[in-house]
Parts: sequence; structure tokens; C-alpha cells
Amino acid sequence: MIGSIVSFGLLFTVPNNNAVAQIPHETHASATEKTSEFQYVQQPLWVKGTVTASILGLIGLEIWWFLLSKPKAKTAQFSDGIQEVTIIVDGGYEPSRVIVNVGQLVRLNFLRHDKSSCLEQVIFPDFHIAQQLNLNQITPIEFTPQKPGQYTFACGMNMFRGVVEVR
Ligand SMILES: [Cu+2]
Repeated sequence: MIGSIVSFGLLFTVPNNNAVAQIPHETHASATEKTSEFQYVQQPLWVKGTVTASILGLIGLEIWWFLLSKPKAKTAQFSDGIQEVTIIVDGGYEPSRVIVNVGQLVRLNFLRHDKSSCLEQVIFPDFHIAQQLNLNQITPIEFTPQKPGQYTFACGMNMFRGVVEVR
């Protein structure tokens, strides 16, 4: 949602900058005789800087978008009666989709690298779990899903989300 608003904003600012950039070029030819070179150089530099910033913003947005929209599913590893997956917490959850079997103990090892307080807590509403995650430590969360389905988990503010798919 925020991403689309930002991208719309950038889409509108880039053509505007291009329109601004054209003005000095057009006026330059007729105005070379009377105006100094100083004014000509300074205007395009400012415009170029803005255009470059917009382009860099777009590239950054694209990388961000690509990373977030990419579905990352991982099937839990089963050993000694426990199905286990390590989830890296860094600007979201990696993997953000975990596939497990019904009726078997699940252990999700949350390894938090993200310093922001946003991701310090992980919540599994369906399993009544709200767990603090310590920085650069593994926090195991265990539960046994009794029914197949999609069980979401999220940060304390419900901004970052992941799914446990029970089959
Ligand atoms: Cu949050």
C-alpha cells in the first residue's frame, strides 16, 4: 500500500523533472548571447541532481519491492519427532512461508538480526503465542498444529507477516 503510493509519487515527479530539464535547454540557444554561463550551468546541475535522486529512489524501491514480493517457502526439516525451521528476522521474515505437517511438533527458530523495535516481538494469534525475540539470538517457538490450514504470524505491530502452512 505504502509502496504503491511512493511509486506513484515517483512516477509523477520524474516526468515533472524531465519537463523542467527541457526548459533550460530550449531557452539556452536563444539566451546564450545575453546571459552568463554561470546561470546555465547551475540550473541543469540542480535538475540533474533531482533526476538522479529520483532514479536512485526508483531503483531502491524496485529492490525493496522485489525482495518483499518474492514468495519464500521452506519445508520444515523433520528429525527426532520435531519439524524445525530457522527463520531469519531482518527487515521481515526469511523464509516468510513455512510448510509443516499436521499433528507434529513444530519448532521455529527465530534468529533476530534486525535492531528495530518493530521486529522485537513475534505473535502467533492462532496458537496464543506472543514472544520477545532477543537480538542476535535464536528464540525457539514450539506448537503442534492440529488442523491443516494457513496460520499467520506477525511482528507486534502486524506490519511484517509470515505464514505457517499446515498440510
Ligand atoms: Cu512491527
